[in-house]
Amino acid sequence: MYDLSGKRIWVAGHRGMVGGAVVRRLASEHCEVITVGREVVDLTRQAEVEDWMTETKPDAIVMAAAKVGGILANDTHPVDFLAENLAIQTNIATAAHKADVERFLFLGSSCIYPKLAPQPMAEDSLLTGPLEPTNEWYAIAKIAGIKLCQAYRKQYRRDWISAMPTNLYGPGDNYDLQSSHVMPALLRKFHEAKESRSAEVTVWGSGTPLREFLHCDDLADALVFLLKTYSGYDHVNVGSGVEVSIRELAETIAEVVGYEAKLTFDATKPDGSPRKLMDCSRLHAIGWNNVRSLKDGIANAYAHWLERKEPVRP
Ligand code: GFB
Repeated sequence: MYDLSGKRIWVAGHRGMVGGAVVRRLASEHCEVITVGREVVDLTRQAEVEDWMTETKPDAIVMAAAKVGGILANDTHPVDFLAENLAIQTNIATAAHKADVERFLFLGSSCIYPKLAPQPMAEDSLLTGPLEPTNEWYAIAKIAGIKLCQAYRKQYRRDWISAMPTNLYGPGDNYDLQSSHVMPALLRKFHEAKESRSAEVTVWGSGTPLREFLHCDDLADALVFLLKTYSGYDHVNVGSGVEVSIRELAETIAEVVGYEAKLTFDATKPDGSPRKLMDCSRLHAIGWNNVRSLKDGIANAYAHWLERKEPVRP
């Protein structure tokens, strides 16, 4: 057990959806949450990260800082997704080692697994086959992050761990239609169709790919649980077990928004992975299994967006 009481915990990436959820979740622990904005520390600059970390000396880090985006952003900005993520995570890990940080929780993504990995995808599927081409750049950076944590465990006996979340959504998501993931994109498209009484909503790809979705607040709960209880070399999948086709997702979003529209499928946009369902037996065996229903989660995300609790980011 790692007791969080009195610990100083840096949530890197607190302005993002996941970092924001972790900050909210940590508010109910007896710890001090530390955050820092990019106007103070540019995480892509090694010296800035090191200076700040040496001065701040957190006890633990939840590493939610990353360049993230949906299928089109990943596919069209490979340098950004590979180079920025490699830089940010390496700078933070290197500085954390120098500052003697006790616990470091690195976050990856379900896209680290091979495109055609057996489903549901278990942790030992890692590096058993070729990656999905639309996001291999991001995936390679995330795989490097897992390996870096393992390397620090092996060489320096650091108690650092990694968690691999499935596709996420919730308050603080990116609603920009070019760079977002499918959930915020379709919520926005249905909402705007309702407002303009448009008869059609465009869905990218064929609508047949299967995706598993997890609300960011459920992820944050699992992450705090892992930070307190898990110490191991292997990464841990964090999923919901709730899997739907993109067409089914669009239909559920239509119900939540309260607007029926004809779905038009845009075949010029990529489908990406045919299926990405996580095997979460390891997480369940450690003792966490606490996921809300997809419809409740979508309703919560939509309510937050309607309140404009988050801006539409470019
Ligand atoms: O969420 P998404 O962008 O990412 O797309 P991935 C999931 C599926 O939804 C794809 C379809 O088959 C898209 O073609 N889709 C339908 C849409 N309509 C839309 C739309 O309006 N916008 C978007 N964005 N998609 C990402 C990876 O893959 O998932 C990242 O690129 C990361 O590396 C992330 O792993 C979790 O699930 O395909």
